[in-house]
Formats: sequence, C-alpha cells, structure tokens
Amino acid sequence: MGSGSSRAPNSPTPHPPSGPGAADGAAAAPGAAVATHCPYCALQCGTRLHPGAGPEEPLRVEPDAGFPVNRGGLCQKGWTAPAVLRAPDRLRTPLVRGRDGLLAPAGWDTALDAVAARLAEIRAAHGPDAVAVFGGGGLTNEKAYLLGKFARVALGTRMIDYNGRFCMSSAAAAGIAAFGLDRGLPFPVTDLGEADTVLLAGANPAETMPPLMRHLNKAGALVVVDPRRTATAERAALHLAPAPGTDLALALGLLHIAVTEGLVDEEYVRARTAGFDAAWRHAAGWWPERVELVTGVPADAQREAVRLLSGARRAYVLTGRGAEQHSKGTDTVAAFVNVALALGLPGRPGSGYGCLTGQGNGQGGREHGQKADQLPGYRHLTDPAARAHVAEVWGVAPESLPGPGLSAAELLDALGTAGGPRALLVFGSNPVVSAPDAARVQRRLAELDLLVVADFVPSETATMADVVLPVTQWAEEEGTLTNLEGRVLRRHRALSPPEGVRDDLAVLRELAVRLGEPPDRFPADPRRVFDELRRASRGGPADYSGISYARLDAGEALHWPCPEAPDGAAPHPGTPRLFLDRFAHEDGRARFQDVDHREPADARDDRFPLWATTGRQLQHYQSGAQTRRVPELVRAAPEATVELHPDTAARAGLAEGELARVRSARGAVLARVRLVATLRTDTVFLPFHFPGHGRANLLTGTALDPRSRMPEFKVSAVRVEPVEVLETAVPEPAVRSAAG
Ligand SMILES: Nc1nc2c(c(=O)[nH]1)N[C@H]1C(S)=C(S)[C@@H](COP(=O)(O)OP(=O)(O)OC[C@H]3O[C@@H](n4cnc5c(=O)[nH]c(N)nc54)[C@H](O)[C@@H]3O)O[C@H]1N2
Ligand SMILES: Nc1nc2c(c(=O)[nH]1)N[C@H]1C(S)=C(S)[C@@H](COP(=O)(O)OP(=O)(O)OC[C@H]3O[C@@H](n4cnc5c(=O)[nH]c(N)nc54)[C@H](O)[C@@H]3O)O[C@H]1N2
Ligand code: SF4
Ligand SMILES: [Mo]
Repeated sequence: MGSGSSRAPNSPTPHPPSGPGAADGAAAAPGAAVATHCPYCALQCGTRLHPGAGPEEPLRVEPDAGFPVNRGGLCQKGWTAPAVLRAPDRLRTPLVRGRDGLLAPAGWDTALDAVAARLAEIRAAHGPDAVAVFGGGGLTNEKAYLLGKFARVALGTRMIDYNGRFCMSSAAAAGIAAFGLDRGLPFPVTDLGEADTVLLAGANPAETMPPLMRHLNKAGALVVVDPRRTATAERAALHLAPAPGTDLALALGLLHIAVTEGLVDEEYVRARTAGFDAAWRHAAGWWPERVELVTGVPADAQREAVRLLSGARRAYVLTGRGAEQHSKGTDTVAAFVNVALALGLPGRPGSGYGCLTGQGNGQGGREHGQKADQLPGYRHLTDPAARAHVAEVWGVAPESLPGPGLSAAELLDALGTAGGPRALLVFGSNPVVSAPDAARVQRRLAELDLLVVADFVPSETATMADVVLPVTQWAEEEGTLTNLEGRVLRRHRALSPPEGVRDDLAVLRELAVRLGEPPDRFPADPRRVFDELRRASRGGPADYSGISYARLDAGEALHWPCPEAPDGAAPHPGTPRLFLDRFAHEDGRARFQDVDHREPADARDDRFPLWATTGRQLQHYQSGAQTRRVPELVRAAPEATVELHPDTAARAGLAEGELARVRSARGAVLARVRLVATLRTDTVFLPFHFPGHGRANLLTGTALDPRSRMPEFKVSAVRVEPVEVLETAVPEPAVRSAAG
C-alpha cells in the first residue's frame, strides 16, 4: 500500500483542479486525470482517477498529495475502487420480475412506467404511508436531498429513513443534546496531529480509516477502548479492553476519577456548561473497583487513562461505532462527552470531542432530509418555521408535508405487516446483509407488494427486488459529499457511464413526473439540485447557502455552516472549528447529561454463554456489495470469519481454520475460525461484510436505543459450536417469488 510513497515531492497541487470538462458535467478528455474522492468511507480521501484512453485500458487511481485529510495516502479499498466500475456483473439495464418469478431485462420506460403505476395503485388502495423509502449515507448531498423531497412531495409519505440510523445516530443524538448541534468532528482532521492525547472509544481506524492513522501517529499518546486488541490498539500507549456493552460504566468511572482526583477544569465547567451536578450524581456511585468488576478494565488502567487526558495540553475524546451501536449508545456517548466536558476539552482550540462518522457522505447524508424526522439544513420536521421555509422552496403548502415516520429498523420491521408499508424503494443500502436480525428483514421484504432497488451491482437486496434500476457510480457523476469534518467536497465525473445506466437524480425525476409532479420541481442536474439545497438549508443548523460548485472547484476548503454573505460582503469562509466562543444551545452552554449504566438487551446464560460483537475488517466495505467484487480484496478476505480466543475455541472443540456455527436467540452464522490470543475469553468477533449464511446480522437483535433508535449491533449473547461439513449444505433463506 502506498503510505505516502506516491506523494509528489514538492507539488502540493490545489485540490481539486477540475479535470477537463468536469465542471460542466461532461466526461474528461480521454486519458486526462480527474480530481475526485474515494467512493467509500467518510474520510473521503482525495484521489486522481486516470480513466485510460479507452474502455479496455485499465483505470488507475492515485492519492491526491494536496488533500490534507489523506496527504498522499489511500487504503487498499481506495486503491482498488476502480474495479467496481467494471465489475463483470455490473447492472446495465433495468430488470423487471416476470410472471415466471425471474428478473428479466426491460427498457427504462417499461420499468419506470411499471414502478409508477404500482406506486400509484398502492397509494390509492392503502394511503401514502403504504409506500416507504430507504436511503443511504453513501448518496451525494444532491441525491439525499432529492430523495427526501421525493418522499415528502411526490409520494407524500411519512415513511422514509436511511442506513445512517444504523451508523452514527447515537453520537448525533448525544451531540445535539450536549452541544445543540451535531457535526461529527467540529474541527479539521489535521488538528488531531497536534494533540498530546487522543482517547478512541470503540473505533479501529487502523482498519476503518487507515490514512487517519497518519494524524493520530503524530499525536502524543493514544488511549484505545476496545474489547479486542485491534491494529489500532497495538499502536496505543494504553489499551482498555472492556466487555462489550460496558463502556457506559467505564465512562462514568472515568468521570468519577476526574472528580475524586481533583482533575476537573472547574473554571470551564462554571463558565461554559450546565448540568454537572446531575451527571455527577450517577458517576459518584461508579468508583474504579466497581467499574473494574463490571467492565474488566483494571482500576489502575482507568486512572492512567484519566491522567493521560487531563495532563495533556491538547486532548481529544473520539467515539466510533463500538461505543455507539448499543441499545444505550446515546447514553454511552453522552457519558464520554461528560468526561470531555469535565476536563474542559470541547470548544477549546486544539482539544475537543468528536464522532468518527463512517460512510462516504455520512455527514451530509444526515443533514438534508432523508431521515425520518428531518428537513434539509438539519432542520426538524416538526418545527413550524422549518416546514414553512422548506415548503416555500419546494413550492408546496406547509400543511401538505407529512410528519415524522418510523426509524430504519422499525420501518424495515413494519414492511408487509398489517397497516405497514406495502412498497419499498431502496437507494444506497443493502439491508438484507446489513440490517439487524437480517433473516427477519428478509422475510419482511418478501411480504411486500413491490420492492424497487436502485443499485449498480446485483446486491443481495437487489436480487430480491421486483424492479432493479441500474445507476451510475462515483466516477461517472457530479455532486458533493460532506466528509467527517463537515467539509463539503466535489465529486467529479471522469468517465461516461455504461450505456443503459442512469443516475439516481434522473431516476427520481422520472418517477416524480410519472406520479404527476411538474418536471421543474425535480431537476436532475446536480448543480441545480445543489442550488436548491442551498436555499432549503439557508438559516438551518447545517447552512450550505454560501457554498457553490464554483467555490469548491476553485479549491476552497468550506466547512458548514457557511451562510451566504449579504450583497457586497466578502463570501463567508466556512466554519472549520465550531464552539470556540459558544455552544449552539440558546444560552451558549454545553450540557452535561444525566446518564447511568444499564445492561445490554441480551443476557448471557448456559445456552448462550459468550458475547458476540461485530464490526469491520480492512478489506471489505459494509455489506460487501462493492468490495466482494474486487478480486484483490476477495483473495485477502474471502469468507466470513469468527475471531475466538484459543481457550474459548478449545472449550467449543474448534481449531484454527475450522468452520464454526455461531448461534444466538435469533439465528446462526457459519464462519471460519480465527484464533486470536489477545481477545477476551468471553467475547467473539464477526465482521458483517459477508452474505448468505455468513451474515453476522443473522445473530443481532432489534433492541433499539430509546433516543437514537440505534440497534444493538455490538452485543449479542451467543454460543459457538463445530459444524459437520455435510451439514453446511443447508438451503439459502427464501427469495421473492413473482411480482404481486
Ligand atoms: N474497512 C472498512 N472501513 C470502513 C467501513 C467498512 O465497512 N470497512 N465502514 C465505514 C463506516 S460506515 C463506518 S460507520 C466506520 C466504522 O468504523 P469503526 O467504528 O472503527 O468500526 P467497527 O469495526 O464497526 O467498530 C470499531 C471497534 O469497536 C469495537 N467494539 C465492539 N464492541 C464494542 C464495545 O462494546 N465497546 C467498545 N469500546 N468497542 C467495541 C470492535 O472490536 C471494533 O474494533 O468505518 C468506515 N470505514
Ligand atoms: N452487524 C453489524 N451490522 C452493521 C454494522 C455493524 O457494525 N455491525 N454497521 C452498520 C453501519 S455503521 C452501516 S453504515 C450500515 C451500512 O450497510 P449498508 O447500508 O448495506 O451499506 P452498503 O453495503 O454500503 O450498501 C450500499 C448499497 O448501495 C449501493 N450504492 C452505493 N452508492 C450508491 C448510490 O449512489 N446510489 C445507489 N442507488 N446505490 C448506491 C451499493 O452498491 C450497495 O449495494 O451497516 C450497518 N450494519
Ligand atoms: S480510508 Fe476511506 S476514503 Fe480513504 S481510501 Fe480508504 S476507504 Fe477510501
Ligand atoms: Mo456506518
């Protein structure tokens, strides 16, 4: 991997000097490199794509040395991303399920007419909420915005949510409660390199955001909180390995130590916060030895963590999915934020709290209205002023906008049930693999009258659909994404899409027009959609009104909020660092939150004596729909695995490389045993990137966080057992039959 080796020695080129023709949406001149960004995670590493002179020539991607987030680095997924553009099974024509139950190629008009007609029928028979929409945090800002508008205006449904609910929603809820605003990192990534101490709670960036490690390696001490000794933990000055689901107790304990050892920044707490006393009431009961009993983290290690943070001139507390994906994820993040507040970190230059947002547009995707309770600009759907503003931009009556609907897991679980949605449109997610209790989700999808999936590969969800719509990929389209530090970035078109493929914006427009919307209301040109998004976001918490394609193409680094400047005034420079003077609550103060520890939804017993936790490995991205189509990545990580301590494996009668069955109260997974001597003996780990019987989500449950509605991906009670080879030939779970 090119860790910096490909950095041009003395040419920090501005990013992005748009490729030829890029700005007007035409494909670049043959062979010319185009500046764009990696299609995968929220780091949004800057890249240059060399399209090659013809369709037979290899596509080559290289890191952009001038982009500060990755500075010439890329991970293995980024280097190999072009392979998905030419995946042999790439979708190139719409597919419609026929009377014989099989998906068959169809023309665009046939497919779109059929979808629109079925949607209209279902709506007429069962009301607008019978049609649901499921979006994704990988969609550009323009797509996420238009998808939300499509649901609220063209369909008139309350039922829209997206996979970000499964991602950073607990951190978002805790951040809004604490600071009055949710921007994953309220400071640029590069600030992290100046830190003396960084505490990472439940994040493994050495595998999930490798170029971020360049910044973290420059920092002083890393403190890693993870039940596993991950590649990130290997680089830490201190590794705390709590049992899965016990971070809340640990964070309460850290606050306890800060208070009892006199390390609280009292001046800061007095001047900039509220609610300390209520938070302390609970933390007072979490002395280090009690925390050790619950978490397994030695009392001395807890004290050392607090000393490393409080003794630092500049320090950060960061959370990842390991702390957040719990039925108490919001309270867990709140407890870590409480620690950061007690030590006076948030809103101080060179210090702070942040959440490492995950998906390519995980930040922008949560701001522009594909969320159940939200309107563009991170506005709230129940706020009358927000409804009036957005309705005016959309040219509809505020009363016509539906209210909030169900959250992602609840929405999926309602599909096809009495009174639940009868049709679902999926844009940018593969819930058959990635949703909790996946077998149940699969059964619900099979109950629908109509499932429509827009994708560029036949994902596990697409292969269940009645209609599949083939769409463009990153290198074939224009748009914007907002990375984990709230910086808005341009995606540039470098290639013409294959014939027969349309982009998501065009698909939404075509469907809206067929549902009777005026064509002007659903522009398909990304620049026009972005200009409308700017107006819709104006005055909201995530204000993009001062951002334009022209400013971004000129290489400006614009972090929201970036309001439009009054006539004649200099353009707003954007806001790389938030909260330096005040937090976003009306009184300017941050809030300590009053939280206490509680147990996970599952309990261990004789039948299920182990904790299973789930997450990621370096080579694969999410449900694997994309990376399982890259030969180099598949060779390195071909199949589902389960990490076990050698003693745990021995007790179960399993050895390295054997096939294990991991079973929870929901279902069972087949996975290859990997022995990991540094793992806790009460914990096993499965990546969730694999399909079929290898799906980690056959184990997970639908217990939800009461505030964020986040499922409990990170703790399930399981047992592990050997599998006789013959037994593995069980049939795959049911697929859909003919269209209804
Ligand atoms: N290679 C790769 N990179 C990715 C992605 C990918 O799929 N693959 N996806 C992107 C996305 S969308 C996201 S959200 C990010 C996620 O990035 P991360 O948050 O870094 O990823 P995870 O592996 O889900 O979880 C991080 C760690 O949490 C630990 N963990 C499990 N349970 C607990 C617990 O109870 N407490 C604590 N403290 N830790 C626990 C796991 O052992 C794991 O090492 O990655 C992004 N980058
Ligand atoms: N057990 C367990 N489950 C988890 C997690 C975990 O840690 N453990 N993590 C959760 C998290 S953090 C996340 S973010 C989710 C992610 O899980 P998913 O939502 O399934 O994410 P992806 O696999 O990225 O699926 C995106 C799909 O949309 C397609 N796609 C990509 N870009 C576009 C586009 O622009 N338009 C359209 N129409 N399609 C597109 C891709 O080809 C792919 O099929 O998984 C969650 N599930
Ligand atoms: S770290 Fe993320 S954005 Fe960067 S190359 Fe890897 S997957 Fe792409
Ligand atoms: Mo995510």
